[in-house]
Amino acid sequence: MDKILHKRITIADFIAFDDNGDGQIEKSEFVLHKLQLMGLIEQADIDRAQKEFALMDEDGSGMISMEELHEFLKERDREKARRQAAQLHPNGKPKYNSGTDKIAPAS
Ligand SMILES: [Ca+2]
Repeated sequence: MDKILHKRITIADFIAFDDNGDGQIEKSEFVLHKLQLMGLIEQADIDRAQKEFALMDEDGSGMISMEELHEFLKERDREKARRQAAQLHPNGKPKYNSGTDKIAPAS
């Protein structure tokens, strides 16, 4: 692992590291590929993280703003509430009609 960490970058590495193909290697691209070469992360891990990022990067700017994070968290809470409601009321209707159903008195 130490060998990989200290191995100098080659032209072939450069091409492989330049994920977005802009002819430059960003710090994040460099670090990601080094970690991958060291066997510390797999492509599937990167794909998962990128998917998560894309969900939050609403405007596709390549950056997540605090506003986007707030929106993402709000949407996640709404989705959670919808899932919980669907579990409680699978047919879209409340199981009990609170207006007519009575709570049985304790005996
Ligand atoms: Ca953004």
